Amino acid sequence: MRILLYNPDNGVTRNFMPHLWMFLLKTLTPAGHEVLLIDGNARPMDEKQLVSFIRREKIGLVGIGAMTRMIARAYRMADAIRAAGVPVVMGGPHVTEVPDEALGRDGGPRHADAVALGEADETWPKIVNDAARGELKEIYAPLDETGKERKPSLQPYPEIPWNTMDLDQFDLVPKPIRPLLRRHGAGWGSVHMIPIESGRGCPYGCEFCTVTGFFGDSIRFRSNESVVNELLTLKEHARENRKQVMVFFIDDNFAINIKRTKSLLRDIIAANAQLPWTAQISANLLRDEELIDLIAASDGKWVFIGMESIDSANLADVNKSFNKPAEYSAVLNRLAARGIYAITSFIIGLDNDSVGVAARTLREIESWPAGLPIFGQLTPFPSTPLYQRLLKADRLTRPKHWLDFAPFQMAHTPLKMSIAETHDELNQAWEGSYSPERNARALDSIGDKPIDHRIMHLITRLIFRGIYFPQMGKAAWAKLFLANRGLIYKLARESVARFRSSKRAARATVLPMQEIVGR
Ligand code: B12
Ligand code: SF4
Repeated sequence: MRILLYNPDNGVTRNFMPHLWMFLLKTLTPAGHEVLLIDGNARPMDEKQLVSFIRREKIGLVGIGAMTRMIARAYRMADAIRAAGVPVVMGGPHVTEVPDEALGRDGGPRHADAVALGEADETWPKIVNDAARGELKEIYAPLDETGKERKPSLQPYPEIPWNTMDLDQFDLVPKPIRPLLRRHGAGWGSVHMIPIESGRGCPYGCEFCTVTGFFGDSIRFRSNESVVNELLTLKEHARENRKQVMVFFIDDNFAINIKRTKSLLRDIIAANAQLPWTAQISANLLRDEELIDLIAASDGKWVFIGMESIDSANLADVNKSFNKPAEYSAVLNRLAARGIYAITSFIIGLDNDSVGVAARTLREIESWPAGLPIFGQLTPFPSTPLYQRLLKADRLTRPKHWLDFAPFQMAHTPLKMSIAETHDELNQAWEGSYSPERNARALDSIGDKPIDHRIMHLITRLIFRGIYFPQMGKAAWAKLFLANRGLIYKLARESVARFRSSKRAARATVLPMQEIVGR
């Protein structure tokens, strides 16, 4: 059977990284079947194009995975595929939270022949075998012999053969400039961000988060050896193909068990398996100086921190009091001292937020080392405690907001601001964080760092916003470069000057050497 795994695009932004589930399920597919992958974020297709691809490639089963924000698109695609006579199985967080919706058991239309609930590592091979026999069931749940939910232990963990996967559609370097960079840069003609998980689960249970419900509060880790081997495979792949590979440890809280994280990082260093990496770590776990030293030594570059708010009352409301706003600055300085920067994530529209929250947050951010702030609105995802609380209080203005997805649009009214005011605060937060003036101030604040460090920071600042806002068209890129031209010119001039003076210095050392050798 030929199988297509498909991740729909969210229609708004570009993902900077492939989705791990597709590569994992491809690796776990029983022998004898062929699996093709399409990530709509990298290779956008409408219903007609996708169906004609499926016909052309003689696909016999389509697996679709989607977060809540992409589910409406996922359903539209699934409808078109099923109308063409090809069975569809859906999985991922959204269908796990509301499986009746995909199966048409809630009074709405049916979109999927089958749904895979929860972690599908162990059910996927069964789904494939059933589909090949034409005996697909409606629901696949990972249960043990007693009918209790069984979570994969992650030991052993499948070896994802990244070196043989076709990663072309996920190249971060735009096609037209690849040949130029290939000629001149040390492997910068092709850049990939690869997702790796070292563990699953988070026990913290923040009110808005689906993770504790989905992956459970018992944390499971892969063995250090298995993670190190995956890194070594990727490193070898990067070297052989002269490309840059970066890694995103997608664990929800990479340092949830500090002792284990330290031992993993030590093993990575000992095996010389370092690749530049990013991970999500909550602020309370970044107090440990030794951990930060190991992050730096293992080539950790960016840490994603869910700060959510600078207001402790807001944090208490969403069960996140383990975050202490008073220590944010110290945490970020500790990281910056080792050349590690933070992606600081905030939620706007929490119940204690009032007009001016963006300005207050931006003032605080400006007092911290330069980083990449991101902002989202508080979103009640189905089956989270937040959703239940707002539903009970009759505060949901769009109870099925995912069927009518609109980016950055609230689905409930906060207590101290209107919805329109919340949207306005969100815009101010983004505009204020990535305006050309703010970019210049951020670059000034790291003026003492080496030039390549600052260029990288500027590039990251310019492209990062594109994960959340449309920035794919040529016009959007041109506007961005034009708005930041002063800064780009300044750094380019400095780097050319440095290049020339280093060449002069090299010549100056070669000449006396020749004299010595000649004598
Ligand atoms: C990495 C990540 C991202 C990456 C992008 C995704 C990528 N390219 O990988 C980034 C950082 C950009 C990101 C952004 C966002 N993310 Co995110 N992200 C994650 C994270 C941490 C890991 C995803 C992952 O790979 N997990 C590991 C794999 C193995 O698990 P999995 O995807 O669930 O797949 C398993 C099963 O679900 C199932 N499965 C999945 N799909 C399918 C399909 C089929 C056919 C089958 C059979 C089975 C199946 O099998 C897999 C193996 O068991 C998850 C949390 C988490 N731990 O999963 C959040 C998560 C997916 N993100 C979430 C959210 C909300 C967002 C944002 C909307 C946040 C925001 N407010 O901006 C944005 C959206 C950005 C965008 N452009 O769309 C939520 C989604 C909740 C929901 N119900 O939709 C999650 C669950 C985290 C949370 N706090 O609740 N995210
Ligand atoms: S710490 Fe992060 S992953 Fe864990 S429950 Fe809170 S938001 Fe979710």
